[in-house]
Amino acid sequence: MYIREPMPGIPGDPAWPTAAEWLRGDYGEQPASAPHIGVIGVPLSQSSAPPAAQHMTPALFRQHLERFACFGAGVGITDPRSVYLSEEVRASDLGTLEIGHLHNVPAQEKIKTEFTELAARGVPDLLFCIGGDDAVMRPVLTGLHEDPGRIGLMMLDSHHDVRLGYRNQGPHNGAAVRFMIEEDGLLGSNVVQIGIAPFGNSPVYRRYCDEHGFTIVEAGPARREGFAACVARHLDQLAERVDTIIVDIDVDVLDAGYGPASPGARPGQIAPWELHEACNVIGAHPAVSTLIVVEVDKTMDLFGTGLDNACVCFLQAACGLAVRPR
Ligand SMILES: [Mn+2]
Repeated sequence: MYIREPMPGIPGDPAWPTAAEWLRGDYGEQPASAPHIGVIGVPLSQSSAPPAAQHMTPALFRQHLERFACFGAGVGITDPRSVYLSEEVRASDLGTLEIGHLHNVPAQEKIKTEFTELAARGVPDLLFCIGGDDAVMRPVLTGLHEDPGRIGLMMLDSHHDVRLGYRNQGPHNGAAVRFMIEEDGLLGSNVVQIGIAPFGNSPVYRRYCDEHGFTIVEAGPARREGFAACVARHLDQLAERVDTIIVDIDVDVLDAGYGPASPGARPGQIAPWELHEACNVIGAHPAVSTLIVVEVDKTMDLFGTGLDNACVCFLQAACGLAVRPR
């Protein structure tokens, strides 16, 4: 199988700052008053069945940032403008967690501990977590927040992720939300899922979500409203009843034609530009403290578009942060 290596951006041209250079800090110190985005890699793939390679994504994500400028031309939904990221937003690379060969449960315990320590040290205005598979949302959320009962979880995902454990797998990547509700105190009434696939979920699990009071917008209705507008409306509503919002993006919410890098992607979902615009809205929303992007698998990512999409999600969120009301 041919896998294209990431292309270099514009190396050595100081007039063309790349997003990778900006994240590395090559463009010097932004003013302390600039909004701050931090990136942390969470390379978990141990929870996935069948075995997958999402653990390789954080390192590849940084490489793919070489392919993008840190200048957002004409971004934003309601009031588009150009954002000079290297001047307007402070970025720091908080590194990638070392999970090594730990099994799923101890790996998730380690992630939770690391995020608790990060919260104690202080988090940036927006924390961007690059996975990893979608089991990471549980240790990230519960590590950062002692009381999940006061946290809003918005997911852009094809799936509900409330499956039962099977084959003694424990908290796998399709089960994180159920574990948070049943063991950690997350309230179903504070869970919003947008982009749910029409033929990607079981009726048993849908009833579980309905009984626990999830807010669910399937891909079709979200598209017809305008995907980013739908996300904005639900962020506003969720923000009224929680302390802070964590957004989890499972890249399998993309149509399989655009998102072949995610094991769960199917035809009939949303387009990359819809997801990217939603990321701008997410970055601009004052209630969002953390954005998690998961489920990009290099071994399925023939043309690197899955990694590129993760990069654009990050850059759009950073551009949103630049105009976030403070
Ligand atoms: Mn998911």
